[in-house]
Amino acid sequence: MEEIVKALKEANKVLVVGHIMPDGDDISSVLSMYTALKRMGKEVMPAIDWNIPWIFEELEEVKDIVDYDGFIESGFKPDLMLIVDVSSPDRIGRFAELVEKVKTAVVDHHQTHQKFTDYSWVDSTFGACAQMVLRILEKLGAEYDEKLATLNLMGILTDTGFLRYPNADVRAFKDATKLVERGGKPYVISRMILENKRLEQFKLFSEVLDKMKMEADGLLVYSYITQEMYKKHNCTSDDSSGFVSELRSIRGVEVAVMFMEVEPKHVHVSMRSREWFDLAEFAKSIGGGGHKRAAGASIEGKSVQEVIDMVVPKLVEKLQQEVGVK
Ligand SMILES: [Mn+2]
Repeated sequence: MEEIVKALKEANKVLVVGHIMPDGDDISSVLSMYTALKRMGKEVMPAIDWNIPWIFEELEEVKDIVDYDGFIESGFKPDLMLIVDVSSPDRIGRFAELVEKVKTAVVDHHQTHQKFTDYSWVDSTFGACAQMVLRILEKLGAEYDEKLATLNLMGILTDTGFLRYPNADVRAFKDATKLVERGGKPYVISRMILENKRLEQFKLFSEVLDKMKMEADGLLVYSYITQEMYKKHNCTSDDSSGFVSELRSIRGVEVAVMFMEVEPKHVHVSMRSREWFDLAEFAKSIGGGGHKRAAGASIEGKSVQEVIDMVVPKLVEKLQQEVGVK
C-alpha cells in the first residue's frame, strides 16, 4: 500500500482502470480514485473497456469513463496505470496491451489474484475493493464531501450485499459509518441499485424461473439466458446481473448459477454460494476466478447448453463430495 501511495503522489497523469463487466464496487473504486486524484490537481482518466450498466448513469462521473478506443483517441499518456478490483490482466480488456508499456499498480481484494503489475496491494480479507481505496485516499489526504463519500460508499454497500453478506464484518460497518459521517448517502445508492428495475427485467426473470433446475438434492439451483431470450425481452446482460443472488435466496440452496449468453457463443457463468462451498477454487477449475461466495467465468466458443453440460456435472460432483466430507 505504501508503495502505491508513493507512486500516486509522484504521478501527474494517472489512468485508473477497472474491469470488464463492471459491478458497483469496480465503478465505485474507479470513480472515487478519479474524483479524489483530480481534486489533488492531477490529470486523471477513468477507464473501463466495457459498456457501463445503465443503472449507474445517474452518477454524473460515469460519462467521463472511456473505453480503450476513447483512451487511444484522447492521446492521453499516463505515467501510472492504477488498476482496481482486478485479479488478472484478461479482466481489463484491451488495456492489457498497456501492462508492459507503462508503470502499473493494482489494488485488489480477489482471492484468486494473479500478480501482473509493478506494484500490487492485494488483500482478500476486505469485503470490497472500495475499502482499500478509502485507505489509500486517506493516506493521500483526500478531502471527502457528499459526492466522494457516496461514490466510495457504493462499493462497500454493493460488494457486501448492502451489509448482509458474511464479508460485512465490523471493519466494513465502520468504513461505511465513516463515509456516512462524511456525507455519503446510502439511500441514494440503494434506490439506484435496488429499486430501479425495468418491467422487461421482471419478464425476463419470469422466463428464467420457468427454465430453472435444481440438482444435488436441492443444494444447486441454476438457470440460463440465451441471446434469443435477451432479444425477446428487450434486455441485455446488464439487466440480468442480479438474478443469480435471487436464485441463491431459495431456502436450502448452497450454490446458485446463472449461465448467460452475453454475446453470441460467449457465455458468462455467474455463481454465488451461501455458507460453505468455495467458489473461488471451483471458478479456477473452469478458467475463471473470484471470491469464496461469489465467482464467475467467461467461456467463449460454446453454446449455453454446452457450457451447462460442462459445468453442472462438475459442480454436482464437487458438492456431493463435500457433503460427504461434512
Ligand atoms: Mn469487488
